[in-house]
Amino acid sequence: MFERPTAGENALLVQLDFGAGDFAERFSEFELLATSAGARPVATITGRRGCPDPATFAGKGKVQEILAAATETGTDLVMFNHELSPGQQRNLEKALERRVIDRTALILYIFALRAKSHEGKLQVELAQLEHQMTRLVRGWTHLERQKGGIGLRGPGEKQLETDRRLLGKRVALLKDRLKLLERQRTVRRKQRSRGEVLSVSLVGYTNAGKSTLFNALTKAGAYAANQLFATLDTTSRRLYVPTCDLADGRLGLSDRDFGYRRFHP
Ligand SMILES: Nc1nc2c(ncn2[C@@H]2O[C@H](COP(=O)(O)OP(=O)(O)OP(=O)(O)O)[C@@H](O)[C@H]2O)c(=O)[nH]1
Ligand SMILES: [Mg+2]
Repeated sequence: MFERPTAGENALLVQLDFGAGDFAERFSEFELLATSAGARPVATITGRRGCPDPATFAGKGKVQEILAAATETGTDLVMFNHELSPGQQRNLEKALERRVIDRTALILYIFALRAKSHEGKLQVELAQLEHQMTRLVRGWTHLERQKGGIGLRGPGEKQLETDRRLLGKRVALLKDRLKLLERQRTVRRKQRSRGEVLSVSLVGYTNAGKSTLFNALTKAGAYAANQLFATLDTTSRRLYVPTCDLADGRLGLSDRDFGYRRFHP
């Protein structure tokens, strides 16, 4: 159902400069996002604007430029490093006659590739459905609207209503399941805190090196790579800390370190 890039698919990258933030830095992150999604960036369109065009985000002239570049390079997929409104995305797809993916859809697609745990997969599916629901009008839009006209109700509209209802049901189901999983997680967390085990969390931006540090500390073997959102699910492992022998002030390992130890601050 989702309009995902196929692995190794050529993509045209679009990033516009509205005068805020470091353009080059944002662009290199965008390239990494695109390749993390398995796409192959083949062309880039950039430009400056005061503010987004309400109808097409990029503006008429820029859309023509994108179309020409996509045609020239034979690219079927256009990625925007921006949030697009459902209307903007629809207008762009119509004008470009190509799939258009915005930054949120791109990130959610990577999440879908990476989520490993049951809970992670449910969370990603829910986020994708919620992003998709407002954009369902796509596909049939211009064709049905042009054909129908009167009241804009045609078979496409009916299909759309059915799709919306089905998606709504799936969203409710996913929310219920996630609520249950969250309750189970709360129980596990309480058990951990009752066991007087000190918990340490590694928090940081994607690709900052959390998994690498985690592996160095716990020998866990978590996947670490120069990719955005390489590991998505939270993981916890026990870490055994060396004892500090206060009598002679030495810090050293002893046999005791290899068993379970309570932490005394
Ligand atoms: N130069 C340098 N590179 C590092 C260091 N720590 C990790 N890296 C590299 O940075 C990249 C990302 O590391 P990860 O450990 O996967 O990063 P992460 O924070 O878990 O990232 P995500 O799971 O993608 O959010 C890998 O290519 C690592 O080899 C470091 O201290 N110095
Ligand atoms: Mg990681």
